[in-house]
Amino acid sequence: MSAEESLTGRVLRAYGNRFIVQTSRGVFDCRLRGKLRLHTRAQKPPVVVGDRVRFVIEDPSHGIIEEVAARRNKLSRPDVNNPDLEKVIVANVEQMVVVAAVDKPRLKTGAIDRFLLAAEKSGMDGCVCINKTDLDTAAKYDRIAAVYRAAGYTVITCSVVTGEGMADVRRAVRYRVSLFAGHSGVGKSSIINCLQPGLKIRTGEISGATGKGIHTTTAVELHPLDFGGYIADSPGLREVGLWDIDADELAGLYPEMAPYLGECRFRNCVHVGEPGCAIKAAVEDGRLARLRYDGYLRIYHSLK
Ligand SMILES: Nc1nc2c(ncn2[C@@H]2O[C@H](COP(=O)(O)OP(=O)(O)O)[C@@H](O)[C@H]2O)c(=O)[nH]1
Ligand SMILES: [Mg+2]
Ligand SMILES: [Zn+2]
Repeated sequence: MSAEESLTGRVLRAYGNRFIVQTSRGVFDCRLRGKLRLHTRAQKPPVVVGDRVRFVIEDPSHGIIEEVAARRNKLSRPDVNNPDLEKVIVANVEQMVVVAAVDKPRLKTGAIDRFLLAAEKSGMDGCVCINKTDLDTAAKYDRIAAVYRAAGYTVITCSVVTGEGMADVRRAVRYRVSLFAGHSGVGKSSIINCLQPGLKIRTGEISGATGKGIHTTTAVELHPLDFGGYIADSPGLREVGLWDIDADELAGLYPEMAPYLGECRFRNCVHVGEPGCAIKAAVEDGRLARLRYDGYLRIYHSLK
């Protein structure tokens, strides 16, 4: 092994200033070259989970990161200490799998929409996964599944308890880098454990008075899948959503509205009730789902 031999790999985990990097020659525990830390101080942190990096091998299990490849996309949230500052959570994710539960917690389409908007804004594909189908009859969630299918998203209905639909989840994540997002308790970690037995990710964390403060880790971690691909579980994505989305760009983040943009009477129509609005007309005659449009109106006004 020469002194300056280097390898490339993908960051699976980050803790403090150390990064666990997966390579074709196994997993390395890496730190950052001082130069890199200095150079990228403006970008906090300079390396995140999902980054592809090149590092110099120190010994068979350690390395020093010298270079970070350009990110194809990133998911961010405001920095806790300085809300105007962007904090990157994870990079190079191809698709966001938005998990919701039929019940426990109650199915809320507003939450699904917010995560999908974050996915669209970040340039990730969106997939909707409705879990816990064992808790209700299909009539309840099929209508919602149909709405998101019509919007152009892959929709999976599944149950970790009965195993229904798990093959569909597996098919959707195979060979891809996916981020599981959704409110606490919907079953994200349970689904990932089911896909990749042996991971043993902690489950059962329900937010609320009793659960609070017990689970302190909010870090995103990338799990390699034996059958191909990676999944990132995300315990703390509450703040992601809409913080960097402007009201004026909102409609452009609904894929099913795309064909109507530019068809409204007024060039600057924001589709909240102006005369001659093509989107409103499409909702009225059933070409666009009212459920999504009502959600659009609520989110639009929340951003104003
Ligand atoms: N009935 C039912 N319960 C589930 C299902 N999937 C997960 N759960 C339960 O829901 C709770 C929250 O699951 P967890 O995976 O921790 O959710 P997360 O917070 O989204 O990661 C746990 O008690 C799980 O056992 C399911 O398909 N059906
Ligand atoms: Mg979890
Ligand atoms: Zn309009």
